[in-house]
Amino acid sequence: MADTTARTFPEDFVWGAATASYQIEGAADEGGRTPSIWDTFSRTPGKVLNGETGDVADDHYHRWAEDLEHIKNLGLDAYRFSISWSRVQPHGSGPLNPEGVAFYSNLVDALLEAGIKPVATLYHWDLPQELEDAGGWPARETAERFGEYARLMAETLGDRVHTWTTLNEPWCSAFLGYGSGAHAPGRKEGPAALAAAHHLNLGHGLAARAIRSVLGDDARVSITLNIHVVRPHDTQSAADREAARRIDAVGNGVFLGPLLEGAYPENLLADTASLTDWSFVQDGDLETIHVPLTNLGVNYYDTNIVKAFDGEGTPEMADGHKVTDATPWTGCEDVEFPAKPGPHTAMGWGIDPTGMTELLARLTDRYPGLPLVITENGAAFADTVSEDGRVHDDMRVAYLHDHIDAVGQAMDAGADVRGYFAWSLLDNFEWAWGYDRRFGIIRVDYDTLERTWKDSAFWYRTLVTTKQLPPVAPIDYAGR
Ligand code: GBH
Repeated sequence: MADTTARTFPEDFVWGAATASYQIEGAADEGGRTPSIWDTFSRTPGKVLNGETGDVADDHYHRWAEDLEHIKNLGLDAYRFSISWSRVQPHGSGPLNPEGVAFYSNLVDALLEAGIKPVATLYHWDLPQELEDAGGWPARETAERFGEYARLMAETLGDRVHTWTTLNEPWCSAFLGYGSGAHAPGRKEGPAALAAAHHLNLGHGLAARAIRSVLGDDARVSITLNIHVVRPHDTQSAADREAARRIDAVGNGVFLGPLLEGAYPENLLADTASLTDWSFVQDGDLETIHVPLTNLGVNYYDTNIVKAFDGEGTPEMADGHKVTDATPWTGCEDVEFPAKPGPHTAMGWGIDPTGMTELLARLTDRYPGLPLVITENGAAFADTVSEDGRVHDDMRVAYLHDHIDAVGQAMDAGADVRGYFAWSLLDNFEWAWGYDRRFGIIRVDYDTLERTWKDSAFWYRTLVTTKQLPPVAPIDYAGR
């Protein structure tokens, strides 16, 4: 909740903003870049709202120097971006493309010159199409290709990159890409999604090993997960609690187990036994995956309420899909996600800062000593440009305030949180929702590609430059 006293964050707490290659770069067919699965998917009619693609996006590829000025003017300590694999290694194997590499190399040098830490993600969902054609993430070969790509990038950008993040939200890559098909490559094959999840984990481990073999054991290596905060609809209902346990297993345990505990959770193996025998997990894989992380990146947007479907009436799914459609929740076809009461963002997602605190507390409890970084948090709202030419996005300011305050509460209770990155620096291509949903603290006019700071950008600048959370007037989200 909004309060009136300013909360102070540690001097060395890292404040940043985040983006991802396909969502901002455009220049899809320039500089030797080949199509990724998102080019193919977005160019397929019916996959993305209004048929929009990332062909131009924010044209960041050509306007990166201007965007860097915004990053500097915001006073950010760090900038989190991702590297387009098919821009730097067009065939997903073989030699690097010097023109693609130069783009990121120039960006990294310019960030360093400005005293801003480059935090690079190697994979934010844009698999080279050639690798998908060869089987994609359900194929083990893709993990090996990813490890090789990581090695080449470590050799090229090396320790100029402050922190190497291997993957962004592998849950989305595996279960939205190969389970529900809502994301590229749009395959609806539940069991293949489990194989994809394992090969993403394996790819992370191979990449971590490759980066450290090039840069030494001190290289800062991380992974970003969208960890789901799962709550039973009726805490008194054993069936709802069991539904929540299963969603936690296939939403969280499938990554946290191998990455941080060296094994897939027993209950996940049991829950999915009728779908797969997990024979894609080979000897030695878990040792490869279970390597030290410098920190764990956490993306948080909202909590999930889950309910066991009792077969009566129409099942409710918060994202609007029907229970009869392909589900991203492999093996949990009988679990509903009822729409939540209360305020929502333009994505239809709820607004629940308590989930942020709960998530950080749980991770701290289960993995003591593991440093945490919020690598994404933010909200889409229906922004409008006022007569004065400004964007008075007081809802986004309130959302950011309340969630950053929730991070502070978790830190007060002992969570070791080292940084926070707002999603996103710029309005951008919001995947299956195209340009319809705006997450930026900086507005992008998609006709002129002009950038305009929203009120949230000015507010965030005050926070990052003072390390104090500027108080905001309490807001009634629901009344808007
Ligand atoms: C992040 O993912 C991405 O990293 C980023 O690129 C994106 O722009 C940003 O968030 C905003 O969307 O209804 O069962 O299908 C978002 C994480 C994961 C949140 C899937 C919504 C819906 C689960 N999303 N989740 S389901």
